[in-house]
Amino acid sequence: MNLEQQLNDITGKMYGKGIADCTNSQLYNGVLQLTRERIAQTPSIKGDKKVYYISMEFLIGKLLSNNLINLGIYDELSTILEANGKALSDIEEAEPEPSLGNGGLGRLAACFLDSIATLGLPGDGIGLNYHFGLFKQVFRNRMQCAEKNEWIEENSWLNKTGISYEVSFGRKKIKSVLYDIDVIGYENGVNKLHLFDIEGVDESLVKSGIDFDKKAVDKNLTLFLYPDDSDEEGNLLRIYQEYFMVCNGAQLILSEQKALGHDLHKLNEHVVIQINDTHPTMVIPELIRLLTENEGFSMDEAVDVVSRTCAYTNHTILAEALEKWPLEYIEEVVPQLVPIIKELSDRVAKKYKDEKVQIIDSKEIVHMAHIDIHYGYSVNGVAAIHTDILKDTELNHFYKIYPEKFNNKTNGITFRRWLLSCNKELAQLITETIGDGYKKNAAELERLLEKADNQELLDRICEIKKGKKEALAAYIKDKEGIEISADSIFDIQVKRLHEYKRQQMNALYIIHKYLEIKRGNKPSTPVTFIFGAKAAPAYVIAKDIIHLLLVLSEIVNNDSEVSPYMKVVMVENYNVSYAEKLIPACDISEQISLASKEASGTGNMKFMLNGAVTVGTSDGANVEINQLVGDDNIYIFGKKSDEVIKHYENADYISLAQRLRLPM
Ligand code: NBG
Repeated sequence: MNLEQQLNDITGKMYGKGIADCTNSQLYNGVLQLTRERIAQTPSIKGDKKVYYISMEFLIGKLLSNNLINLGIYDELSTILEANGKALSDIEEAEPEPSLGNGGLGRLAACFLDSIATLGLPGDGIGLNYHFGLFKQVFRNRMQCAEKNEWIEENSWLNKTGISYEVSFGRKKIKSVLYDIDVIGYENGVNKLHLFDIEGVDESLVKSGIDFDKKAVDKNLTLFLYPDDSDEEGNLLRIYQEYFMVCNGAQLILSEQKALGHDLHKLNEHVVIQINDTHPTMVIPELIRLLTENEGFSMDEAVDVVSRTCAYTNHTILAEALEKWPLEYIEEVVPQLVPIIKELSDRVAKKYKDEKVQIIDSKEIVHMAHIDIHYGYSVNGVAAIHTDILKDTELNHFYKIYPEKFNNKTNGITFRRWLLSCNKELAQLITETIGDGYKKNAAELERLLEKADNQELLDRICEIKKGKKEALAAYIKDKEGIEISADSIFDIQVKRLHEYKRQQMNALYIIHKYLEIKRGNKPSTPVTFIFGAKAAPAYVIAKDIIHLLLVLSEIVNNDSEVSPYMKVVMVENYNVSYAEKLIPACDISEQISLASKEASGTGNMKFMLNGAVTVGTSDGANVEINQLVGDDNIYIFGKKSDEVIKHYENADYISLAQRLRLPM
């Protein structure tokens, strides 16, 4: 059946109408159904070895446009809709965005799933089906407030499977339900994102904002991603969530492998379990528990095969993000894991005396990353400089023991979402210029270098940028009520709010610029500063910085002397969909973290791919981007990471203000 007939058929059955008579949200449901039917005809990816990417976060964003592109039917469908007086871009707006991640770590997981499927490798994600995800940010009185983000509708990408496992929390047992989301490779087969949920989830526990009864785990376990963990109840809930994910994941992996007839003693020949940061670490003791209790393995056999199967990715050197749980918390939530964790810890203690590499330290604190490093076969950082810092500084004690385990995998991004989907005009121009090999092989972009002096091409790129800026300006006018000019320079910093990312430094620069304009030093081209960021609800300084930006925005934009030359916008509820509008419209990409702190960054890559120049520090993947694009396209400033690390070691950093004895 051709596409138009199929869609007309679907809308006919769903709403008793043809395409032309449906509303955009009805069409969204119709196209969703059509896409699902097409996916059902696409073969799943098979192979002898499979990766399970286990992660507390998958920041997948909206799926419609990407799925259509990857199925190869986007253009055709777009034409059909146009002929019926509809626009696919309007229909895409009707899709709710799931917020199953905080930022880069979760978005990376989603990009990996796209890439794994596009490469035709068998690889599934394992995570949790949070009903309200990360909070939705709303601004009240120029401050961030948090509300629940509802995204699960009657028609969605979630497929309820018949799979269910029992998870024991001591004597309490909770049953899971598994939902799958299909992950379609670009011109390739289908993998799965497995999202576990609890049977008895009770959305009515959330009354206002994001507060809820944290104790009722059999009802609240999958309500939110990372509930406020600043108090003890929050910490325990986090451990409940983590164990629920890994216990289900481990059962799924073992049952799939048994169904394939694979010998579990050779699990490592058929499976890699990629542990995304420390949150899924308990999968190691859990697998050992299942193999010894249910599969007749000796402890030595289980430890051996699990250690050959699991690999760990470290995403940060910030100490507070490397999880450490008091043993008593684990005892309270999952007592059955405690003997295994103690056994793993004893084995380490027998071999190595150094306190810094112990799993359970002298204060009875369990260091999750240490379990991963001792009992995984690979430890990777996410950019060259980050991996070097792990080896030389942060994890140096481990590097000395296991040099062979350490390796670097610099992050990447999927071109399907961050170019083909969000900037179709630029993708089209690149395809016309160098063919479409770059869609699967980024290195082919280098062929554009031959055209570096082609004025006509450069003019067309500028035209596309201008169009994207106009579209963003219209969107911001609509959403934020702020008028900005597409003729101004769009200088953008969007990412989670964190002190090390230095949105505050950017704000200080804006204040300086404001005062300069007041003094009569007007910029030759007006500038629009755009921010987007959520702050963790318990991170007071981060919320204060948002407050500062919102206040600044109001002062600057309402000052008739300054606003013709400069505007400031803090967009509300920055998320993947907003990023898809901001990134193609950007002139200057701000990547200004305190060197050594940003493990990689991935926004930096997305902006660069869409033709923005970068202002940045020598941190994370900026360093490798610089090597590839040269000094003309990325402007690096500030201290190098080794200088920063030395200042920390010597505690001798003195700011300019202190040196000049300015009032602080
Ligand atoms: C983040 C880093 C980023 C990095 C992403 C993906 C965490 C813990 N880490 O620099 O801050 O790009 O991970 O690797 O969210």
